[in-house]
Amino acid sequence: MLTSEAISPDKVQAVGRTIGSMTLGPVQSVRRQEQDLIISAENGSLVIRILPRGMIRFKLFPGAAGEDAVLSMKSTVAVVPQENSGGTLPEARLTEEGDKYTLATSEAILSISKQDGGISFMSGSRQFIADQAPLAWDESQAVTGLFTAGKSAHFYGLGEKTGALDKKGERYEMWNSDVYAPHVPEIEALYQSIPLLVVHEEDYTYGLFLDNPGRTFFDMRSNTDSFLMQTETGSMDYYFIPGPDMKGVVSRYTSLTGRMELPPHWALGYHQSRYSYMSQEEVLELARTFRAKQIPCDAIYLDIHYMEGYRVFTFDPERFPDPKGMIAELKKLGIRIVPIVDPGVKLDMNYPVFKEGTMNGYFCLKPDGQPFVGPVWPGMSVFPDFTEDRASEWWGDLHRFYTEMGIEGIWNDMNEPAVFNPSMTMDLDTMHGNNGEPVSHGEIHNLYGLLMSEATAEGMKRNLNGHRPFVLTRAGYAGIQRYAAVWTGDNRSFWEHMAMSIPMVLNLGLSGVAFAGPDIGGFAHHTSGELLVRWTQMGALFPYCRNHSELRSIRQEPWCFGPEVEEICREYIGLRYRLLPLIYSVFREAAETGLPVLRPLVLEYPEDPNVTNLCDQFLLGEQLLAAPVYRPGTTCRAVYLPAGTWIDYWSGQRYEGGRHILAEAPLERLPLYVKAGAIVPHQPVVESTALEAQRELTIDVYSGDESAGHFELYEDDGLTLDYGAGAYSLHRFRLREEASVIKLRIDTLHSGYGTSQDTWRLRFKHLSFLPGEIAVGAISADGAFEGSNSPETYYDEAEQELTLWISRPSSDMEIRIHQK
Ligand code: MIG
Repeated sequence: MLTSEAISPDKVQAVGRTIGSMTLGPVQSVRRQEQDLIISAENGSLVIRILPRGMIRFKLFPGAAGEDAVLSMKSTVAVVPQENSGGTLPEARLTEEGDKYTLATSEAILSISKQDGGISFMSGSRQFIADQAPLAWDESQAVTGLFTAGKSAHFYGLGEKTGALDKKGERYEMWNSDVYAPHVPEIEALYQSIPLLVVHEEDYTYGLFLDNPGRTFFDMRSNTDSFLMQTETGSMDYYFIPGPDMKGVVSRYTSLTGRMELPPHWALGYHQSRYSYMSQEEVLELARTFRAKQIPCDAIYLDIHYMEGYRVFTFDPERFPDPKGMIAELKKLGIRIVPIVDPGVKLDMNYPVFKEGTMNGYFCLKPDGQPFVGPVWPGMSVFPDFTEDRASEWWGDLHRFYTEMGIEGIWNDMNEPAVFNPSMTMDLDTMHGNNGEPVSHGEIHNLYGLLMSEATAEGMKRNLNGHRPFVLTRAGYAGIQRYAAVWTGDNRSFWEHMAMSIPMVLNLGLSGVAFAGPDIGGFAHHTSGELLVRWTQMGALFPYCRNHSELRSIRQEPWCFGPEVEEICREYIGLRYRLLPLIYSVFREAAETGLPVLRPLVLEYPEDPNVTNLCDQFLLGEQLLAAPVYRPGTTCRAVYLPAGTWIDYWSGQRYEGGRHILAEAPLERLPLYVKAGAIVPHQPVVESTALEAQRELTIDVYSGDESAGHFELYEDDGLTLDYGAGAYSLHRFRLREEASVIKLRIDTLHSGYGTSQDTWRLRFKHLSFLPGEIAVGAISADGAFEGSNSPETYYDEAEQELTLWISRPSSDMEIRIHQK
């Protein structure tokens, strides 16, 4: 532990990095080469590349000047090949005027100084965005980019960071790190490094993505009117991502770095973990307890003790003598197993994985050609070189060991990589083969976890006969969303950590990682019944929902704190299962558009100054607003409702937004609101998604005065990749309200899953008038309403709720409810 001696006068050092003094200097020539503008200056070159969707890439080549300089525009694997992205290249015009060159596209206008290569950014409509000072570097070629920022600028993204939602006044480092020390606001680097900064200026939002997987820095602290982006090694290779709004930035950024594939339903269920469930009997007993207590659960995790001496791809024969039998038994209960797989392979001549990998040269080597060896759980270990396709394929195929037993999900831990040595990772001079273009570990450190997850996801896919794999990872880099869900590592059972997980997961979402969540209940330290309840209430609405705790901590399964805690946990885990049709549809939207599942209010209400740094509320999709209680002994809290009408999910009470309200929140209540106009599908509680076959959908329609709502309901088998070949259904709901009639239009956008034998129960909640005539009709090709049949209906007067039943539509239709 540190004492005050740490700040003794002779120990205090300057913080922050210096800015190099070398710059491009006077521009000597500018030439256009297809999508590139090549600026050649006295001291180096800068290539500006026009990309689809208005994005612009900049790559600096210090020292490389002149016509014959070699300028490689190779990207890291974070960036998906843009040729296949379907986006067309915008027209770009280059003009020269006075001491400037101007490059104009419809999305952005850059003016580049001939004197020093400084750049001024404007929107396509000539609105000022920011000035970038000339890129500056030092002898070691560490490069700094300095951008001006307006007084009211706010900062988001940056992946998995501690602190508040708005990163104004903060400074962060990008260096994948295993941090068991408490995750406090001053920690600058955690497990994930996503160098995307979203800058939200008063009337323009843009993104900067620094594609450098070595150590980099973002500093919004040192200056009040500007911020810095700095590299330590490798190249200054970054992307300007135009908005004009935050949704535009996230959507463009995810078109650049890719989007997640649809996870299987079971990955969206409730998951239970602990370091570790120690034996086959314990796991089975745990599963039976969930079922006996009727608490929904889809997966149980096996932490490191399942292995034989921590050797990956093994089971300990004493603790887990019959994993196949255990998995088959669990399957009957609707529960899947997710084993942990770390990258460290035990140095052991008698261990086939070590032998095979060594013989084929799959492990990372030091410059002297000897393998890098470092201590992790199994003792001295070697590490696969995932930059080599052949090593990744081998690693992926090793997962047949698990898939053959019926395992469909893998948990990747320690993949920063974490090593128990002074540098806490692999030696930086370890060389990666990189398919024939060797790079040092220091240059690509932040890619290791992503490459491991890619190898795992691809290997699982190859071996799952058309089922979707689930991969969970601790470490990652930009683009990790393509391969894995992310959990936020070793938090603690602190109320503060529960609160912190909200902005953390929200910023991960703005950084392209829609599928994320913390250890519910907290990993280290000891949870309490009250904390577990509050965290479970909140976690039930997070994209990823897993309770996990540490070896030495008090047990924290939902029933460990007596019947009241158990009952409330059951209710909220149940709520998650009831809302799965909604959650799944929001996931599908995230997979399609890159927009997050869990959204900060600033994403939906960017003009509202009350939400720019709102850290203790979130939206699930667009329609549900949650305001969890994250302090002990608290039974009410202030909730900010943005513009519009909001309906209390539990009581039906209506509120006009644009103000704060005080919400009652006794222990059993999570304050939850639905936007008027919302369409929210529910299913009955099931104890596992494996039991979903008999599900019946209830679609709740929250009408409200003059509100218009829309929602797209997505359905498929939730298990296989068949949706890619059209085996899915997509229905678009649109709600319109006129003085005395409510119209719900349901368009069938795609009909490749489910049958019209399936019944939907439509519930019009909290109607503002007494319903009279109700017509259900088809919409003809020319858009006319052909109302004919009157459906079976039920009106609950006390609740002012109208229920009617229809068959799942296979063509466009409308429901009209007239006032009596
Ligand atoms: O530091 O595998 O973050 O979830 O339980 C120990 C044991 C290594 C760290 C992970 C944690 C996991 C634990 N691992």
